Amino acid sequence: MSVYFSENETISLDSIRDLQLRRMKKQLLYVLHGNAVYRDLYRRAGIDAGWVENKFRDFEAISELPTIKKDNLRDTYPLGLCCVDKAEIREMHMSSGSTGTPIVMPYTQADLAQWSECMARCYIMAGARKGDVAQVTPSFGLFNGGFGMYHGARAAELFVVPTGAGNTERQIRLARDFKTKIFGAVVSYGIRILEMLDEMKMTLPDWKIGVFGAETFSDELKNRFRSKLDIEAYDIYGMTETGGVGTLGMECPARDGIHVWEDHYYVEILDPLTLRVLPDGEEGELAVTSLTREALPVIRFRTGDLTKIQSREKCVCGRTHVRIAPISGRTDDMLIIKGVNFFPKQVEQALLEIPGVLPHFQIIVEEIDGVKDVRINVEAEDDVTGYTVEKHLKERLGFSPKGDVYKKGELPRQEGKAQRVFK
Ligand code: DLL
Repeated sequence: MSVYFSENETISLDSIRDLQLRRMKKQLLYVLHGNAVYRDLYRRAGIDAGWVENKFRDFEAISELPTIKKDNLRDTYPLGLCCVDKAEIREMHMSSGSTGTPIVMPYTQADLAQWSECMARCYIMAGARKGDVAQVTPSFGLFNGGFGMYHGARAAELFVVPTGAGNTERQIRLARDFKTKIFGAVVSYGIRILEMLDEMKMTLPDWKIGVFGAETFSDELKNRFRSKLDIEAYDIYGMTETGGVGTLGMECPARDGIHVWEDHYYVEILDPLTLRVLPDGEEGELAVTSLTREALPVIRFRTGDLTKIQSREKCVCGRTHVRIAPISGRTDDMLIIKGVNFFPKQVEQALLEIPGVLPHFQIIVEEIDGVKDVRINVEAEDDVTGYTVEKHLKERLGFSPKGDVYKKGELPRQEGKAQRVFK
């Protein structure tokens, strides 16, 4: 396969671990030295520079380090966890999340280069080559999606068409006129494109590679994108706190999980209740340590995202970096209805298995006489009946939710990430 790897993508497992251990030690000493909030957090856990130098000999010792969560970043808004002088900051991104208090990620020049490298690796892994046209459709602004895809495309020497969000008809026209090869978008925008092509009876652009992320992405939806958009859809992962889109990796053409860029990040799967590190193959909460960031490195950051270690074997693509399973949901997204646990992604997967059902749905959680119940509304072609939907959901989820079948275009749409659950 491709020879466009950076050296670190194919080094042996032992070399990766060595590199990670060295980088992690350096990172720990760096935050202890550079940030009073980190220093205080570690002091309370009995961790100081002496511990790092003498006790941190292998990754077994990592469980002694405290974890951090979004709250640690929120509580220190705007730059309380930042480890560099403000004069060294060159860019920032921000996510507001559901609580409204923002999380800020500052970047130094070196951080921007690190982000660009991670994102460029993703494009190249998907088959992009120098001079190819990359259309960047996530919004440019505080959301990291647009700028991340832009920085990465520059680093991979692509021809960037930075459309940003919206004006879908024009996006499709530009993709045709400029022969876009790589189309980068949040998953919901892929759905919007599907819809627009159908509504306007527009000819499909001759794109090849779709880099989609920011939301859970069921296999059924990936298949629809492949067949209806005629595009190779790749699941790309990243978040504000780790430095943005692409920092945590992407699927390779073997489609056997998401390769995490392990020379830049150390990942663990934790039991969300006990915070114990789980064995490979068991699903839990992903915790991430950024090994090479300067402005705001996160250490044992609990992402809230649920996944498992899929494989540590060398991949058929030649890369040696660990593969995690596509994200199944967030710890705070899990619904428990009538004793059955499930995630919105499973609902999407089940719904899209029904021919004629469209990728627009709502999960409405209601409480009747103190008992939680759920309605699942979905859009579908005219010949799909409520009975068919209910029967299939019963088979796949284990209970029969109530709900209505809506006509195409009747359910509300959101800009950016879609809201599926309404409580
Ligand atoms: O959503 C970064 C991004 C932009 C990724 C564009 C891919 C494409 P945030 O807004 O900070 O950053 O949201 C991060 O989104 O913790 C996950 O819950 C979710 N998420 C991101 N990528 C995926 C994915 C961007 N591939 C949060 N699958 C994360 C599932 C994803 N969830």
